[in-house]
This record gives sequence, C-alpha cells and structure tokens, in this order.
Amino acid sequence: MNARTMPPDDAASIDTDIAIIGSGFAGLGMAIRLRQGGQTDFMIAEKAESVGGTWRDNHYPGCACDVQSHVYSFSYAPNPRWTRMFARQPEIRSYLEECTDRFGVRRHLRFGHELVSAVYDETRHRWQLAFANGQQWSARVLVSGMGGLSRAAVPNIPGLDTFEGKIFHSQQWDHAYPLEGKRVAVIGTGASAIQFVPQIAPRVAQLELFQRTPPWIMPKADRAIKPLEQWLFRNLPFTQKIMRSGLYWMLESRALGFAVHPSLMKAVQKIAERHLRRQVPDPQLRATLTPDYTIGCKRVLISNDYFPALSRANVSVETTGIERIERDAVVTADGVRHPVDCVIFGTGFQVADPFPRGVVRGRGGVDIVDTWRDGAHAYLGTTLPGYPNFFMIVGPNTGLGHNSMVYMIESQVEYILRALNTMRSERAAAIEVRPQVERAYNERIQQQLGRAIWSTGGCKSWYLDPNTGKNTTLWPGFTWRFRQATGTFSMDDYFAYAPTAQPTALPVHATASVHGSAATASAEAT
Ligand code: N01
Repeated sequence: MNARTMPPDDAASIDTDIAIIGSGFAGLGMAIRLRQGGQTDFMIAEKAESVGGTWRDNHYPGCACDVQSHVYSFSYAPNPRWTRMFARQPEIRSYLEECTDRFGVRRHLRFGHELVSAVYDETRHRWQLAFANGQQWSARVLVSGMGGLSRAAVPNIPGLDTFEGKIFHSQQWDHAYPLEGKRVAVIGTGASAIQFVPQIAPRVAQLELFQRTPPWIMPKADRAIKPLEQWLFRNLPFTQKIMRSGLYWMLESRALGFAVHPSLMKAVQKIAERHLRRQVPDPQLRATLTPDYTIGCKRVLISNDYFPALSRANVSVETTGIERIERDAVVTADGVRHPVDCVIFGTGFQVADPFPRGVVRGRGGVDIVDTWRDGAHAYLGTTLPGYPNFFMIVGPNTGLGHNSMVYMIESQVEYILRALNTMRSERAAAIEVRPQVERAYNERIQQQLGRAIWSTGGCKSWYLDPNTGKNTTLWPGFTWRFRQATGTFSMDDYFAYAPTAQPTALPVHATASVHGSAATASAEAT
C-alpha cells in the first residue's frame, strides 16, 4: 500500500507496512526520516488531536526546555527563529507542527487513535493493533514513539478523593481555574514544579510547597536571541551549526562528571551552593533547600527564579511528610492541618511502567510488563527478545541527564532505518534480537551505571526502578558512544524469520564491533 491507496479514516481495518505510535519528537523523527528515504507506506497513530507529544501535553505556566534549543531540535531542521536560548513550550510545539508540514508527514497521521493493544501474530509476522476508537491496524513493523514521560504519576495519598477543592497534575494544567487569591498546595519539587512555582507564586494568596527532597539547582544561562543572531542563522546557516556543535560539546563534557569521574561533581556542586547562597539570604530557608546528596544523583535543575519565588512572603516550604488529605486541607505527619483551595501535583511520571499491562504482547502473547518484571531492558534501548519487528524510541536506558534527547532519538531512528534496510535486502519477514546479545549488552550497561553518580550519589530518584533499584532509564555516559553503538546494524545480533515463521540463521556478516554488543552469531534458541 502506498500513500495514494491509503484507506479513508473510517475504514475498520487498515494494513500498513510500518505503524508508528506517538507524534512527539520520536514518532515524528521516525516518520520524517522514512519520508526522506522515499517510504510512504507507514502511518502514525496519535491519541490526541495534534502532534507534539510531551510538548503538547505539558503546557503549565513557565513550561520550557532545560536544554538549549539549538541542540534540542532535529539536526536536519535547524530553526533560525528560536527566540530564546531555552525555548518555551509554545515555541517548541510550533516547531514540531512546522516540521510535520515541512516534511510531508501530516497525511500519515491519524489523530484520536489511542493504542489499547498491540499483539504480535507469529503466523503472519504482523502486529495487530487495536485502538480505543475501534480502529484496527495490521502492520509488519511497530515503532513505539510513546516516550517514558507521558503518563502522569499522582501519589495515592489517603483522603485524596475527599478533597472538595481543585486538584490537577502539572501535565493536565487547568488554565481556566483562576489561581488568583487562592491558597495553593504544590506537591513535588522536580523539573516541572520549579518552572511553574515562580509563575504562580505572585498570583496566589498563599503557596505551600511540599518538598520531599530538595533538588540541586544551577543558574540558567537563558537570554533572548538577538535579531542579528537570527539573521545570521537564517542567512549563514553554518553559524547556527557552529553554535549547535559548541553547545553539544559543552553539554557532553558534563558526562565526565556524571558517569566517568563522579568526584568531579564536587566542583559543580560548589556552583550550585553559591547559587543557593546568593539567591536565598535566610539561613533557615537555605538549610531547608540544601540537598544532602551529591549533585547529579537526581536530575540537575536550572533556574534563576525558583529560589527568589520561595523567599516571597506568601510562599512557605513544608518538609514534613504528607499524611492525608481532608475535605479542605493537607494534613502533615505532625498533625498540622494546612487549609488549601487547590492542590497541584508536580509529582512526575510513571516511568517504571511505560506500557500499561495488556498493551504490548509479543511472541506467545507474552505481555511486555511480564518481560520487564525485574525492570525494563532492551538492546540499544530499541529491540527486545520475544518482540520481533518491534522498535522502541526512547526505550530503556536511553534517557539523559546531561544532553539533548533529540540526539538520542535521531541515533535510534537511524538504527531502525538500517534494520529495515537490512531486512529488505535479506528478505527477512521479521527480525528479533538474540537474547544473549541483549543480555550481555545490558550487563555491560548496568556495570557502567553502577559506577555513575546516579548510583553512588546517595539519593533515590525516578531513574531507578522502584522494585529492583536498577537504573533502567539512563544511558551511562557520552551520547556519541550511543551514536557509535547504533551506527551499525549487525544481523549477527538478530534472528531472522523467513516468511515461513521459523527463525533461520541468515548468513553471518562481518561482525561490526558495536559498542556494548556481544555480537555473537551462535545459533541459540529463544
Ligand atoms: O517530575 P520529577 P517532574 N509525596 O519526578 C515529588 C522531564 N522534564 O515532572 O524527589 C511528596 O522530577 C518528588 O520528590 P522526591 C525531566 O526529565 C523536563 O518535575 O522523589 N512528593 C519530586 O520532587 C524531568 O526529570 C523538562 O523525593 C512526591 C517531584 O514530586 C521529568 O520530566 C521540564 C511524591 C517529582 O519530580 C519529570 O519532572 C519538566 C509524594 N508521594 C520536566 N511523589 C524540560 O525542561 C513524588 N514527589 C526538558
């Protein structure tokens, strides 16, 4: 099927070669590169009514990227019109809308398609997809661009359902609710909260910030991009390339402290301590806001207006744990009632379970939730034994604490394109990563992570699986190494299925020395 023959939206069942789920940076990035390669037989299922992923869903006041925009954009689509070094959410969302049109992927999009199940049919080598709207698709290849930070996490606090005021999560911000004059409780002090607290503090009557763990915060080198710079970027594009490259290497150098020599983080911590001292004159508040773990263990945040907001007369920071919520108050473990009109959760996302049970089922109907019982894992964050022709973008251990996720996404997209090309040239109906290749890769990753600041810094974070304590989210180190590792696709790492449904050993190719790959060609059974 090609674009000309694509069936209308109301068709009950659709056959497509490649189904992409999600239209954030990952899904769009995959679609754009397919189009650029001349592929037209693919469709993108998007649960919402527009593209943008996290940059559509998160629109809380102050929402902005904490990575410089020149790096946080597609390498092939620099945007000379960025207005700030760290673009704000509406600008990033517009950028993604523009890319959708510019690269001709809009006609491949199907909005209002929330995936409810993807089941691998071993006899036909196809993924059978069902959507909440009743649509069904059949696809040879399934690419997940669903991201790990899309399902809001709201803690199960006793009495939450008895609260009679207004409640919402930062990801579902209710702009229609007037915060003016209200007593507001904010729960959580992560990347989202530190962006919206300074925005709402001047508007509310009183803001109580419930802090469980203080974050380390560095100064944010943000500024408007001057018209002359924009002119240069537009008319002499190499200038923006130089800027991008400089920023990339500046950010990349931070991996040295995070993953290679965690002791270097002490020097970084000094900068954060100075930032705190300069911005918070009150020693008691300063003590409350000083973390007791090494910087970098949790995501390092950047802000110039968070600390000043906390010094306002109408803002207080509460560190006693929350015991319950009553009709009109938050009650802390010391028995104190904190009467509020509104509770805003800045409590992050359900990172450990990116796919709910029942949504992705591979060979033998095995649910990915069961495969990941002891924590998520994948080969190069992309492929998983038991799940043929299933590719994840932003899968396990591809997250970053120091550089742009778009770089990781592009690395994975290119790897998937290589896999698809190899399948075509080998005439394989399906491919599946060999279990021992994936296992050896993950052992290596976990070893490296064990030495990194995220494991040794003395904190608990969402980077670690809550059940096993394993870091299943972050890539351990330099992003160029990930680019290198994904830069070759070796069939030696995979089983190939002939159209008969039996795995066959395809000819063994010269084994590329892929970083982290055991790259063995022994014909082990699954
Ligand atoms: O969520 P978080 P977030 N009782 O998980 C607290 C990305 N992002 O939405 O630290 C009380 O970081 C929790 O406390 P603790 C980015 O990758 C990017 O802020 O666990 N408190 C913490 O303070 C980021 O890392 C941008 O002790 C509870 C907070 O809630 C990720 O999204 C901007 C609690 C959660 O912080 C998530 O950020 C924004 C409970 N029961 C976000 N449960 C960019 O600019 C949780 N907390 C790119």
